[in-house]
Amino acid sequence: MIEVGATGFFLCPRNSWIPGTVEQWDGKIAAIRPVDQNLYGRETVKVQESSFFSAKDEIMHEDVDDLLNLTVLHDSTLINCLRRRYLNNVIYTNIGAIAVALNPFKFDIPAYTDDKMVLYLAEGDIIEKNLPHSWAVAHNTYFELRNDNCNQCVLVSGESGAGKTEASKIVMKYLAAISCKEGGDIQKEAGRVVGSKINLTSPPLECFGNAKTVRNDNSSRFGKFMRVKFDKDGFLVGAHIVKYLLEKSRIVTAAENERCYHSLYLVCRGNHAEKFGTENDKEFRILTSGNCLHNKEFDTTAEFDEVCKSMVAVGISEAECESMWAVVASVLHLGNVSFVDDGEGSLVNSKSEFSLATAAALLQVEGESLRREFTKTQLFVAGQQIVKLLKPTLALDAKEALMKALYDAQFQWLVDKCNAILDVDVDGNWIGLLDIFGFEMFETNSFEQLCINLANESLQNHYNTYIFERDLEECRSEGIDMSMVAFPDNAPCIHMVSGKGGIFALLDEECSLGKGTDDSFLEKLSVAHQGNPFFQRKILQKSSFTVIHYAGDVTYEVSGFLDKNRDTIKDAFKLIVSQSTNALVSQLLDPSSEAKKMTVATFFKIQLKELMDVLNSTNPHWIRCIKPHPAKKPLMWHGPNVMSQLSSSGVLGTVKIRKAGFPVRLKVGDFLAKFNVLGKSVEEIFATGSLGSAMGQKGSVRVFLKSEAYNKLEHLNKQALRKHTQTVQSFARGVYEMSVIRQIQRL
Ligand code: AOV
Ligand code: MG
Repeated sequence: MIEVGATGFFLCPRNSWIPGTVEQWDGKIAAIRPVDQNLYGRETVKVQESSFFSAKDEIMHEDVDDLLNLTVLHDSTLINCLRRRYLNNVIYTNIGAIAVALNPFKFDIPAYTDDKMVLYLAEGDIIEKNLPHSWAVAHNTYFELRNDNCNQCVLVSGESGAGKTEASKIVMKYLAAISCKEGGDIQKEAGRVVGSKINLTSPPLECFGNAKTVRNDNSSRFGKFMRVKFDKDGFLVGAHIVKYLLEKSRIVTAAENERCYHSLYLVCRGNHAEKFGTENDKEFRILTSGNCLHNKEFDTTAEFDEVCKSMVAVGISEAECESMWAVVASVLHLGNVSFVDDGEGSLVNSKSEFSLATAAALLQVEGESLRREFTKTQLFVAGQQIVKLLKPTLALDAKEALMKALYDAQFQWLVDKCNAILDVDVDGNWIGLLDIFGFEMFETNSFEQLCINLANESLQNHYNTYIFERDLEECRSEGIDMSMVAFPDNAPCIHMVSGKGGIFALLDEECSLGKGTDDSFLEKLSVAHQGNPFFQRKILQKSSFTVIHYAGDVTYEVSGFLDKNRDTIKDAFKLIVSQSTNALVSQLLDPSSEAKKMTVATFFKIQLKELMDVLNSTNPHWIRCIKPHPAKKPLMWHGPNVMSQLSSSGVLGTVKIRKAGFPVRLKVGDFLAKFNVLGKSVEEIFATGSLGSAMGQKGSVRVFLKSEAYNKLEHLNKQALRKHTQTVQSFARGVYEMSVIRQIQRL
């Protein structure tokens, strides 16, 4: 109920929900003045009734470490609490079992500096007194691993630049510290060495697998699942990394204002640059493609040295290190090779001869063989072998396929090498740390986004199931009937993408047909999924389709889907590279895998299934990272942005799950104290408010209520109190009048 003078939150498109006071109300539209005029201005804002959520002062100033303890759960109370905390430098807040981490974009908040870790390390098996923190998540995860003797996982999610990679590193550092807190000196030292090696894998993995994007100067372009292994006594003994889907297009080009992988720039800054012919970064086409040669991160000789030092400290030999940089340099030089059409086919452009020769020398392969395979193809016509010159565009495709295959294989080699050094087979348990690419919704989305979003759908499904089950359990344990409550389910969407007859299956089918094209794939897709509530293709969508994902509708352009899914390179290149005289290079592309290769979609689906099976076999813990503002600067807040992340990361989903059930939960005693004017028992109060079991129920410890029921009781309570006050006042007035009359009578 809106009335002039009422306080609450109003939904303003520019700032999302913010606190305000009603100044005018005409029965339809309210004029509301923001409370915090420094931030939101002095002007009143006109809103409809549905955009105002009435709340008293105590609700507007409520500060809790766990958002589920907010007295009233609503988008407005949630975002208000997070905003107030963030602007006070409190970046971590729990929401039930989940830790929400707001990216501070600064490393000097006193409560979170590394020296404070000891406060958490000193805690018992469950963190009780400390503030929410990724350390607390790591702490509880570690002790659950030890006490329950079962594998755990920490799932870190959030959009690009939200802080997932940093949070994973914070967790990893803590796990290394806590696991060698106790024990003999030898064990402690062994654990410390393993911990330091695991931490040292980050610089090389980031150097080869991260790049500057418009969202994040150090954006991970691959997904990572690391099992951190402990022995029976809880000592850290090793780790194993699985990588998912390195973004290949970034090896050959970058979008405007973005860069290719950091390593490609660092090879121009390092001490090998002269030897590799890479001193002048401006000369390389792929480096200049995004018009963004320089970056805050991974851009100096010092960085190059740091990465090399880390690689050697992890256990990669100096020779291997040098070979890796040589491969990176060869990719740069290959990027400069172009082709010309002389009327009959393509030739290597004379300006590019030098680049081709340098690349071949760096790879220690025959330049002439590379040239032949770039420009020619062999056909068998009527049993006869014919050599045909390729058109420049096809030659370019062949060359880029080789660059991508080399770089991708080298990245996999690096991951395998880290595993060979760090992995151990030991009797004990592990903690899985997942740092995956967040949900992506760009202006133009392609096959990569579909894979990334499928991964996020699967994680969301895992999360929904778990949180929903946990909530159901909590209600059941207090004897609450939840049979009427409906919960969100995204399983049909996952099935539509990766199930039988789904998008991936149709894509694979089209790829296997010699004549399949992106367009024919789209037509088949439209026929197969028309009418599916998770699929859309409007008449105007000529070359795209839309998937209704849990976090929003994403439109995918089909152009390139088939090629990206096939992801093939000529077998001849595999053979040439395998004959390299460089030990590392010769291992990169396996010519024996000439037999039918799995499509990218199938491989990713299998990897994802394995990941989900692994996650389902562990006890999960969540860190949801949120980027408070796109400017990548501290203490800035963009309400609508935060709101959309809360929604796509599933935090609002958690609240929805709560709201689908009973979001307001008060201890029986607190409930009676609050509403005692309406009755003496819970049943009496429910009867006064005419609340049936769908609106509220009494559990053994707490009273469970729908928000509407809570608001109704509050309203009735207010009315009853008003009446009560009036009665008391008139009674008092009556008593006073009587005493005056008596006094007069006495006179
Ligand atoms: P992401 O992993 O979530 O993005 P990062 O972990 O790379 O995001 O964080 C982006 C940047 O935000 C970092 O480089 C830091 O400058 C800053 N940052 C993040 N977390 C913290 C923190 N806890 N304290 C201080 N600064 C932080 V991506 O990989 O693009 O999805 O794909
Ligand atoms: Mg990252």
